[in-house]
Amino acid sequence: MLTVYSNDHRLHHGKGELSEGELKPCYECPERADLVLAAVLRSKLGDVIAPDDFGLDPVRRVHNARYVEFLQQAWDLWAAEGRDCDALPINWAVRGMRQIEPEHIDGKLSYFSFDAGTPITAGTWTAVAAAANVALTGAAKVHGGDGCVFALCRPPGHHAAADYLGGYCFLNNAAIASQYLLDHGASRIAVLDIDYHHGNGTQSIFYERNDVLFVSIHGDPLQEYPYFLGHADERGAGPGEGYNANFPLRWQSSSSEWFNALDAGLKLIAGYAPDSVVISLGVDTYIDDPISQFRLESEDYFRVGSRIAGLDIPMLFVLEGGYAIDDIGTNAVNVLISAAGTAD
Ligand code: OKP
Ligand code: ZN
Repeated sequence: MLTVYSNDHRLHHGKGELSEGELKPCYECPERADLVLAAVLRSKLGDVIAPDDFGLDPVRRVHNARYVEFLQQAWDLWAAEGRDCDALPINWAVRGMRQIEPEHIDGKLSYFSFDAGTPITAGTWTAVAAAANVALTGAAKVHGGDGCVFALCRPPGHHAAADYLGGYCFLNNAAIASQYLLDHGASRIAVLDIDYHHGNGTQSIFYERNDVLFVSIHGDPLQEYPYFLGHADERGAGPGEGYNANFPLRWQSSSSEWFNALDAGLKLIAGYAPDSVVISLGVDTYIDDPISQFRLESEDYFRVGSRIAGLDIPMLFVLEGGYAIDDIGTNAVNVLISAAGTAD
């Protein structure tokens, strides 16, 4: 299996996220991708290549142009206020408030975000653009005939919607890759989101469309972040009705409950008969994950890979979450090794 990777992810290194009433060190840190890369190299999964530059047109197929421009300018606007700490928003336009983009950077940050856990730093845009190029390069390889590709992306993407950031995510790498495949001849793409958290961004981007089936297994939003999307009754709207499937599971759900949901999700995907499947691969379903409440063990991830490969269609794995630093490499590579082994 080919891996696509760029060192530019290291340019995004936030200091703190607002959590439990204080600014805590960011869980989403450069070591994550470095350790996944080290495990890929150790495992001899296959070649590791650098991404090509696709420019911003394929990004704008998914994200609002004004939002993309904001991401490019945010750090400079923040620094122009004389600030050298990370940029974070502090308030949001909830029920009844107006959706008008403010002039001041503090207001813009709020307008284009939904949480205070996603700091912008001097190097964030470069890292974010590189992650999108990693995903796009992976998509181009799948389009070119590779059966199984790993886009080793950081920062992650599945919480980012068309025009807002949050949940450590800025550009939705998996959605951008999916749209690229559709724009290059695919008629149907399935996105299987197995990160512990609901992929609210990906869901919202494709909610009214029937050319992307979105399937997600995640912590029940009644208990878990992102709290305001991911319920089982969200099934898509308009032409997209029936093309969105959520499997919320309660905290401490067992591995066997999780695999039952995976089987149900894979059955929906097989019935949809997509040209390819894009997997939002988070390994924060791990029992030792510091911010998550599922119970998968390292050995379980082999079965995750082989079950997905059973679809017998081209697969693009896009890295999302996973915060148990010591085991993130093993867990991600266990999925990939078994997917590659089953597919060959
Ligand atoms: C990103 B991805 C911890 C709060 C966590 C944000 C979680 C973002 C997860 N005290 N809040 O889906 O792995
Ligand atoms: Zn997650």
